[in-house]
Amino acid sequence: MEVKNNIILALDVLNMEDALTIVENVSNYIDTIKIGYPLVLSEGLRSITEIKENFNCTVIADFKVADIPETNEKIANLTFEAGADAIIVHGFVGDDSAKACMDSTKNYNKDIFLLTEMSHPGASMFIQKHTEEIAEMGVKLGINKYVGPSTKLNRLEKIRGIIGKESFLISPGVGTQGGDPKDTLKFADALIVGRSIYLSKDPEKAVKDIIERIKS
Ligand code: NUP
Repeated sequence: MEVKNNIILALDVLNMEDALTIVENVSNYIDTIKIGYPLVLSEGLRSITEIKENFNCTVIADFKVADIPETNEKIANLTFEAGADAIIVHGFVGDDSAKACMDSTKNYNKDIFLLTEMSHPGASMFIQKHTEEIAEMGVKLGINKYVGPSTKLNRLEKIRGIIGKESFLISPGVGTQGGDPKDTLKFADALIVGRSIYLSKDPEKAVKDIIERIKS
């Protein structure tokens, strides 16, 4: 997988007009967009379709899918029908649930990202205790794309150790949540950045600043 400048934009705005404006602003530097519940619950699944129609970009649907296998497969199918290139799936629900999403990715020739551990403080209560097992499960299933936190680099390093050098690891929590772009890329292949870009008065400059920090 290729991600321009190793930056994925988390497009968590609440209307299509803002979404299109921000993507347009940063489109010289960013070619991979993560769309999640905030935009899809505001504007519908067509927001994914519209971004794909207007920009030559990869769209990752951040639906943190975490249901029984049969429901997971329906969710993944609908997401891919809307045009998403990949979907983020929770690992803690177990291998049958992840496998159902993998079946969908095979039918549509798309990708799945397995979420191993989350970036917020509350992640230490439950999910962190099982991160390693979740990553090991992903490896056993043959998954080669993962999500791990930039806010806890020791955890990110651990995840990288389990999934191996060849897997693609994307990492949220950079900027507003406290993660550092350059340090995170020691272990991750790409950063997920939302508020530091879309809340900035000058989103393009915000992206350029992150690129500068990575190069420093
Ligand atoms: O562990 C996770 N942490 C996280 O922040 C998994 C995620 N998918 N995210 C998402 O990444 C979060 O929902 C948001 O879309 C983005 C981070 O945005 P920001 O903190 O840079 O604004």
